[in-house]
Amino acid sequence: MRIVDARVIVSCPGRNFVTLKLVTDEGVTGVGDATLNGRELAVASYLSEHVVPLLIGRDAARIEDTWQYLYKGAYWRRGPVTMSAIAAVDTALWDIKGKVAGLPVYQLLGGRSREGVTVYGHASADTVDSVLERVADFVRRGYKAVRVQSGIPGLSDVYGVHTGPGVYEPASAAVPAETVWSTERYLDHVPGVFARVRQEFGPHLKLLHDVHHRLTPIEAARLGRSLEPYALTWMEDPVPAELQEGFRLIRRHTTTPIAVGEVFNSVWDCQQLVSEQLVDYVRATVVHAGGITHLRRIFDLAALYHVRSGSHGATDLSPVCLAAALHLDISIPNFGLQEYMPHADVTDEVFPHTYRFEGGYLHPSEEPGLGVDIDEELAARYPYKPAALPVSRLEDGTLHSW
Ligand code: KDG
Ligand code: MG
Repeated sequence: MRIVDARVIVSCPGRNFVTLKLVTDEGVTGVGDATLNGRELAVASYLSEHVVPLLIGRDAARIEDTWQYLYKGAYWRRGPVTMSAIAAVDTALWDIKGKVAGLPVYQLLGGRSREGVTVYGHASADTVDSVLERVADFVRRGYKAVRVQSGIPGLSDVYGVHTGPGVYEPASAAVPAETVWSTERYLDHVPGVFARVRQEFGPHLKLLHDVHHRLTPIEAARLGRSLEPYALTWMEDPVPAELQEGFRLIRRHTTTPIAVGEVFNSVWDCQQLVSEQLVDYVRATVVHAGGITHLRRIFDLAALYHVRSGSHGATDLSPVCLAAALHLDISIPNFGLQEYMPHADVTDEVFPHTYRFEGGYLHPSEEPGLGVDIDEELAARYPYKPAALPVSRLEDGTLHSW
């Protein structure tokens, strides 16, 4: 079965998404997510200019060979743009393979290892009282795990804290918005937030917190230690992870588990973190880490070292990515948690899907393939709008790291 068409679809139903649709000579189609928040057009161009011409005429059944061809054949390996483009092709080929086999993709990955995919929701608000209300709402809806983020007294517009109505969206203007950050205020405030949450909800609710790469290793060590009484499931992205050995310092000082990886593109980004057991969860995703084929390779390495998965699932990852992630989540032995931020209604309309949420769990589609598609006519009604993630500066104006 040969690939005869490959369409790169850029649209903005609620936010920007890049989607690849492959079509075979037998009329079977497959979809893959290629969205890279704030850099969407770079991936769209990489796909259209450099990848699509190589796909036409290729055997759609050769998933691994196509992955190796796009990764090694380009000479320039890795990086978010390249790996998101490869991910889109890989995801679409798994979709096609499932449809051809008449099986949901998780069956091709070895079948179920669990009954449902445990997800975590985001409880965030300006004040601690409002945060508690949001956590209560998740508990009422059956969630077993909640990520808690709170506003910081003295700081406005804290990244990751959703205060307004509607779906959370950190990318805003074409030119990044700028916010002010104070590590001192943050480290002072956060332990008290978790003390209140634990007091109110008891010891069994899984609690998570995202640091968004804002600390140095020794600051992260202090935060982890100060959160130990509240038994977090994980402290996420405590430091920028380019320096993998930096995690040794954090590990030396705290037993708070560490999750990392939403910006990782390949197994090489976490090879040391995993093999030295410096982290507990790897949060790489299908779309940014080379698709189902490569993400499974990352999780297989992690399994050897008692590291579990915790895949990124924010709203800038399209329903195509979430659908694919669920097939992996349900099948791998070392699944940990899946992030779940429901998409805007208009996003769900453009990407019809059959995964479903029930009582704290997501369930992958039972349809052949991934069980998700893109309505191209509807997508065309929402043209791309430039939007970028914000940057932050310390109080003296120094650009702060993410
Ligand atoms: O595009 C960046 C967002 O997806 C990211 O900031 C959200 O940190 C995030 C998370 O854990 O969902
Ligand atoms: Mg995060």
